[in-house]
Amino acid sequence: MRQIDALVLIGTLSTSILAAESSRPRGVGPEYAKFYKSTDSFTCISNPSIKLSPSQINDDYCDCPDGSDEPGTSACTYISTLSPPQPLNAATSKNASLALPGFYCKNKGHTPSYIPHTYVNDGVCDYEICCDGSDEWAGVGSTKCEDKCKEIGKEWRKLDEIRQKSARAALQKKAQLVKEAAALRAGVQSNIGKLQAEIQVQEAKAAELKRVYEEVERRERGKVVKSAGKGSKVTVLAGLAKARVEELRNALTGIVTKRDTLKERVAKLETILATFKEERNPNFNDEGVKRAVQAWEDYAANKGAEADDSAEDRDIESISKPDSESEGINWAEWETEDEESDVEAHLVYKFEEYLPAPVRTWVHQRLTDLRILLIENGILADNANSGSESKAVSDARSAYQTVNDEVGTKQASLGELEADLTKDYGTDDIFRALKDTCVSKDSGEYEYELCWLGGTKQKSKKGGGNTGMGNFVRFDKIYVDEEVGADGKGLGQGERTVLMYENGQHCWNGPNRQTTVVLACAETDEIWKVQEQEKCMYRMDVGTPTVCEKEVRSQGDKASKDEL
Ligand code: MAN
Repeated sequence: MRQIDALVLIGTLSTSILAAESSRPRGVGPEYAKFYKSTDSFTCISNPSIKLSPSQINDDYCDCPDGSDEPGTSACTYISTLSPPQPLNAATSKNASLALPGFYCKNKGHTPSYIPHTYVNDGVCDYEICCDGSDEWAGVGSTKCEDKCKEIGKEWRKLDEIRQKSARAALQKKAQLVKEAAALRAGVQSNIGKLQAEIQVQEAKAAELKRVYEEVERRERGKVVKSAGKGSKVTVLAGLAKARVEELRNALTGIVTKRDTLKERVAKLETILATFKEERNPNFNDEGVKRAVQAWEDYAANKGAEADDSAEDRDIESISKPDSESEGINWAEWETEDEESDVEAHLVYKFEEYLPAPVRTWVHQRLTDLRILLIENGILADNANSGSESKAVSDARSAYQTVNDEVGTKQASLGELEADLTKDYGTDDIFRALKDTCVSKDSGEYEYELCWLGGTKQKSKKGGGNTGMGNFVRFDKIYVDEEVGADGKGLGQGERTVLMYENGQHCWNGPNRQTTVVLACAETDEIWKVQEQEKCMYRMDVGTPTVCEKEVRSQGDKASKDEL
């Protein structure tokens, strides 16, 4: 394919211009027709002081310094070697060296375009630009370029249809990604709302638990004596007393059992003796028997009435029952570690015991408050500094700390989410939808990987570790001017979005690796090309729907239709 080194511009036609088309000299585009209307004379476009006869137009001799008298020949091409060709709007610029953008090919059936004047009548058919072959009008060296616009136009439209279809699909994908990104953003916002509400609740809870903790701690100060972790002296004493009472209860039960056995035996013996007295024969004058009967009669006379032990037995029975089943001592009350009663406080409590219950509570509270006041003013020693902490205080403190820690964790998450919302995820937040997804490409001895807004990697196919080629730091823009392949892959021409990946693995004798990821519109995410432009400085050309723009159909397309 012939190298095109000059600007090819697409013309704009209007109906009025179309009307004047037939009268336009060869090679003049519709937008320049007005300069060639006069039948009396021709004025050089950029040099109005030079007036020529209309016959000097396209006479293959360059009269105007801007070449405007030779729109259809290559006679003025030497001017273009003096200065670069000017763009279309240069026609109105006084300083422009060349007034015209090139030779205008009508290309009926396809798209009109300008071909550089150097290509005019050079003996080569330049169908890529001039499909109607009109640039070879002189038939130099018997060159004959037939008009191929019909077939080329047809083929072009077929490919254009595929391209448009793919562009539409890409735009749809982009719209989908924008939608997903918006949903993700809304999700983050909703999580922020939830967290804020949770934090509010937890903060109130923490404040209440803090209040309780401080109150418990304060009360702890009001205690007269503390013992290190094993409960107060009263508690210890209560434990000992309980055990002793249990021992005595067991002993009493044993003695009562023995008593009952002995009572039974005495009753039996008394029955034997009474029977013996009744049934003996008094005619046997036995002195031993007489003394025994006398002794029994004395015993029976002195014994008197049988004592009523029933009340005593009821008491014994009640005492013998465990405290939990009887109305005995409520040991639980005395065994509570945090109970404020205490041996040294005994006198105070003894005094309080004489007071009616409601007054007792009131007095107790006032006394505790007074004690705390004295501690807080340095008059009494502070038990809180004794090194040990009661279970009540440590429980209250840990309850408060647990909730307070939860508040801290939630606040950190909230901070992260809020920061995420202010982070740059590109236009329309679109890269939020792709974040942490990756694409890779096989290229020579490496496989390259690009993770969106993550990192770029070079993976050796011969084994060994991966090499980090940088981590995403920011978005940028660069201007590119490159070819697009027949498959539509390539950066093309214009400003392109760039993702900068920096601070990759250090390069021996060089910088930290970095990657410039240049994006162009494509239907799917794909790494097209990876180049190491300088040592450890890489460029990845990547196709992605994220950067597709709504197609603005060129005026040229319209023109082609108008011209058809
Ligand atoms: C590795 C690769 C190359 C790089 C050299 C630098 O071989 O990362 O791309 O040029 O290291 O030493």
